[in-house]
Amino acid sequence: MSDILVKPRAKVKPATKRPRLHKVILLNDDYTPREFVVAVLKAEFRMSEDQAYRVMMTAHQRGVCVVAVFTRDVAETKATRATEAGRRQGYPLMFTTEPEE
Ligand code: TYC
Repeated sequence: MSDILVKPRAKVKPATKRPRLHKVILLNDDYTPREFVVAVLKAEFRMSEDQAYRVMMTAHQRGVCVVAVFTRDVAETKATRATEAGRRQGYPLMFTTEPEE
């Protein structure tokens, strides 16, 4: 018998990392009607009237409000769709995204 020692190659599968989540951020502006912002938040982010109103008022008073967090693709798609909903009505309503720390 040939005693060949084969050095075992360590193959440790790295733990799968969870993808970084991205925030969808609502920006205030001076022109979009409050009720329209609430309607977009309800339609695109499935918020209740109360939740949508609170998010809208936070952006109105502080300038920005985090709407929700999603994986990058979902965050970008929702931000784009919500921004376009405003554009179609001639409003400067704006949603952006940014990665969570
Ligand atoms: N500031 C707007 C107004 O007074 C309402 C508004 C709120 C617009 C939040 C955008 O993200 C926003 N009509």
